[in-house]
Amino acid sequence: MGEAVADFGKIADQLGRLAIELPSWAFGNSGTRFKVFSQPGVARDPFEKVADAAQVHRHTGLAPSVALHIPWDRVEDFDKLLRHAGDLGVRLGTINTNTFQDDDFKLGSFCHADERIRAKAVAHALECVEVMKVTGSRDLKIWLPDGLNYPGQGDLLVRQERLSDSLARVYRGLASGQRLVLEYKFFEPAFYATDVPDWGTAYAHCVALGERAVVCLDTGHHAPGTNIEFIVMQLLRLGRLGAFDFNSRFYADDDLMVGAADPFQLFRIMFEVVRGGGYGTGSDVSFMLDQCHNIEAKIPGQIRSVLNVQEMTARALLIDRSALAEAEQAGDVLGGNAILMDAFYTDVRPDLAEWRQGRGLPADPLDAYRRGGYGERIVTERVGGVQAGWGA
Ligand code: PSV
Ligand code: MN
Repeated sequence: MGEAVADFGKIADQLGRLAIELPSWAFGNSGTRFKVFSQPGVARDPFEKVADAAQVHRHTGLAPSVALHIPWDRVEDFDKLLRHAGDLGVRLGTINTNTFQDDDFKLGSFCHADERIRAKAVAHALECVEVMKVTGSRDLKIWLPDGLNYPGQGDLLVRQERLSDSLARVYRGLASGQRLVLEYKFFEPAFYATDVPDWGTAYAHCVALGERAVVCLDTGHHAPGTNIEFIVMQLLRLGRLGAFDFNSRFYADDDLMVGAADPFQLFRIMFEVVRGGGYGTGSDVSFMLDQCHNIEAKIPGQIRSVLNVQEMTARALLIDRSALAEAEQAGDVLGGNAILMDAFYTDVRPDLAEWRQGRGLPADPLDAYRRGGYGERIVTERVGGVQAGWGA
């Protein structure tokens, strides 16, 4: 190891600030367009999903909140769900809209040609705002399925104007302290053109809306080869990076465990987050997972994921920034690169195990979860009912 890796002790306090929100849908059944596999013991309602999420936090101390997706997580009494979460030591976080599973939205939602459909989509988002008032959530996350499969299907420009208008109607309905977080995606379910395809389009709409509109960067939503850390830098520079949806991909929106496919990319992203002021005190950037565990066990899959983020964050924090700045200034190409690589190749796992123990957490969260017996218990207890899932 080179000299330019800071001592682990120096980053211990900073590491304590890492908080990763879990998606409720990670605890339901999921799959591909080919097959949804069910798993024994899977949650049957939002209360059970929150209980599963609380297990992740209990063993890692990294996941204090759970994001909900409406209508998947619609319950009669959100106050009751909030109290349930509190009893289990977690909070309810981001509320995600869903305008992609209703037949009315076949040709779009916020950008639809028919004002009745647009109004329905806006009303859905405003219903989510009402939920946020009860759950105490700060963020309304909007990802839209809107787009075109074929040239000639719609007018790209007119659709942008409709989008702008629909977003403004939602933005005006936010309560104070709430944010609108706009997520982009370059393709799917529309394939020819999507209405919010990239960070620049999301950014332009956010700027037009106002200060409380920020961009969500889902790591799976870019073309192969995209330099995601550049986008992180730019959005931070512009003050509009609101949130991450973390996951891994090999091809497209695979929603695999973050850091599993390309841990080096996650390291580079976390470094730009840290360098750009998006980490820790004073930052409003939220870190969330947006993943599905189709073939692996769900709760351990989420534990593995938050640990991956923690490991890459630790490595990013270990980079000796002043030595790096010196190398960059001096035009020391190999020196600068070596500083980064030294940190990346540092095995932080033994230090993290000790760090956890020092905070009353198990040294090995996955092992602690397995030995705790929760996984077996839910298999025997959750008999009957309908398992949660997104039903593809
Ligand atoms: C769309 O692909 C997306 O990334 C959005 O965040 C949705 O809300 C989520 O996936 C649903 O799984
Ligand atoms: Mn997402």
